[in-house]
Amino acid sequence: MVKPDGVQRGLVGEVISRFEKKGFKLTGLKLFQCPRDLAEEHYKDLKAKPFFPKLIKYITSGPVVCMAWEGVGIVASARKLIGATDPLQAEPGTIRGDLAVQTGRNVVHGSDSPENGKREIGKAFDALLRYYHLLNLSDMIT
Ligand code: FUP
Repeated sequence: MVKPDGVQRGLVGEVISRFEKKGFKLTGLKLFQCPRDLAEEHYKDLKAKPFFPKLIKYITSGPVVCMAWEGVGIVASARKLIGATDPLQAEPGTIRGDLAVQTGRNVVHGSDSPENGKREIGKAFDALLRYYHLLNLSDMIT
């Protein structure tokens, strides 16, 4: 997902391009304003953190671009392409390492496991997930 700062800064194409160049296949794309309840559900594991209210305010502050990507080793590879949570710790060559300086404005979110990827795609693309199940292709999104 390209977060509000990434969309506002015109980095959607840059993010998509990096994943495409790596060899992954874009199978879903959706621009939308994340509702508060979905944002709170998405980040529920961070609810106790002091930065949680700011995180929710930020993620609901403007449109985000949700994407579904397919390919061999996509989840682990995406984590590498994205880089460390804190952009100042992220390696040059990664999205966050090249394009951001603040943890609270780190351009992108990537699912941290195939299970969470499926769950998050399910939340963002309800219809898309039904399509995958219909075709029995759900393994392709891991
Ligand atoms: P990541 O998986 O790299 O997106 O990182 P986390 O799931 O740990 O954190 C999710 C988001 O919480 C980060 F992208 C930004 C925000 N965050 C902060 O604002 N401050 C922190 O100290 C840690 C995370």
